[in-house]
Amino acid sequence: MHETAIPQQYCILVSVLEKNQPSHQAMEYLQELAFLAETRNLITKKTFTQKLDHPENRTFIGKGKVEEIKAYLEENPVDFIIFDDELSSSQVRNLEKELETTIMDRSLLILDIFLKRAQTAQAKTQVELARFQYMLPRLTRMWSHLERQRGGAGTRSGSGESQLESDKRDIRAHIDVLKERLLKIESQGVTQRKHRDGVARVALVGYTNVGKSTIMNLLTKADVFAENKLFATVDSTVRKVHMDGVNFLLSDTVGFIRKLPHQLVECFKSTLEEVREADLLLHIIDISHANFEDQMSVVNNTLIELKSNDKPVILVFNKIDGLLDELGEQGLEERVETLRKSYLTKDGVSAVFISATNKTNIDELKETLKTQVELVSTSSHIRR
Ligand SMILES: Nc1nc2c(ncn2[C@@H]2O[C@H](COP(=O)(O)OP(=O)(O)OP(=O)(O)O)[C@@H](O)[C@H]2O)c(=O)[nH]1
Ligand SMILES: [Mg+2]
Repeated sequence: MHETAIPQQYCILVSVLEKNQPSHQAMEYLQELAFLAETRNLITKKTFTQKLDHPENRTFIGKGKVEEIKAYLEENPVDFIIFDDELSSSQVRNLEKELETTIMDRSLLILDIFLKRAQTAQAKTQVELARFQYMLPRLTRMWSHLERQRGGAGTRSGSGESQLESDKRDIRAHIDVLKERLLKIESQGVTQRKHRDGVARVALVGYTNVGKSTIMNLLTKADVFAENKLFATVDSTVRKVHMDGVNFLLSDTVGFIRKLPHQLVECFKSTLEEVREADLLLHIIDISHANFEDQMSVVNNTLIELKSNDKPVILVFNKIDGLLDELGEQGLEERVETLRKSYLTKDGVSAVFISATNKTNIDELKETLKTQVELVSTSSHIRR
């Protein structure tokens, strides 16, 4: 058979660190950025970091670092330079001019991944809207890219300026169309949701790649796409669950991540409506991840943003098999006990420790879920 050859693309990563940021945390953050790049099929060739109190106005990183990267690129050209932070349009312009390589920031990378992953009309429209809103103030960059494709040399004045203005007008008009389309889709969603009154609603929430979809599949026998890439799920899926006489709706939705572009959070509010309207949250945590507590606070902060931080929560510490490999059986037990104590003390929150892939402690998860669903079902706000 004839194989279609997709040319492999390469990138380097650039990250600015706070002066007193612990180095292991910085490493984790860079690994996450490399994972994001990998999810977009980019191979990371090298990472550059710089400790700075404040990013430089002109090029975000310091002059010396720009020179260092430039020297590296002369010997090792790549397709993209990816920054871990959101850059202004002038920073992108200045950097591209000096480094002669396409610059991408973390937000654009995440938006690109979402764009590829979105399946439903709603998610597609939401991502497109977020992308255009991100692009509008940065249009000079897109223009310069277009110019380069046409064989020109970056942004030009004269005809270029007026072209830019008309491009901006087009994009604004497009944003309006997308907003309208989204309103229409959302109003259909509201009608669908209204029909679910009387049944408790449970939402899976958590950082990306922690195992939400795997757990959804385990509890509902649904066939939700799960894989070891970031943002495997970008849409919401809702399934009915019957568990020994207890009925509820379970939803799986997009995972959270640190520095999620704010345009995305805004546009995804309707997809995340499942979370906002839930009676109970299952907060899934990848306990085998070195930064899991950091990830928990990203999730908790996103829940605050969604005004959903006061809902009853079950903490589901997943992937204990990873810890078993690392600590052995006794070590795992001790760790679980310590965590159980520290998390159970907080407002009587339930915590379960499971492995979704090895199906360890799933009965305990189901029992806890049943008890909590019965609890929220008897509370007054679920209309029968
Ligand atoms: N070792 C181990 N891996 C797991 C476990 N549960 C899920 N995984 C793996 O973790 C990866 C991510 O799982 P998903 O279910 O896609 O995670 P998700 O939270 O839905 O991820 P997004 O949709 O990308 O936010 C997959 O490769 C799963 O096979 C577990 O208990 N142990
Ligand atoms: Mg998923």
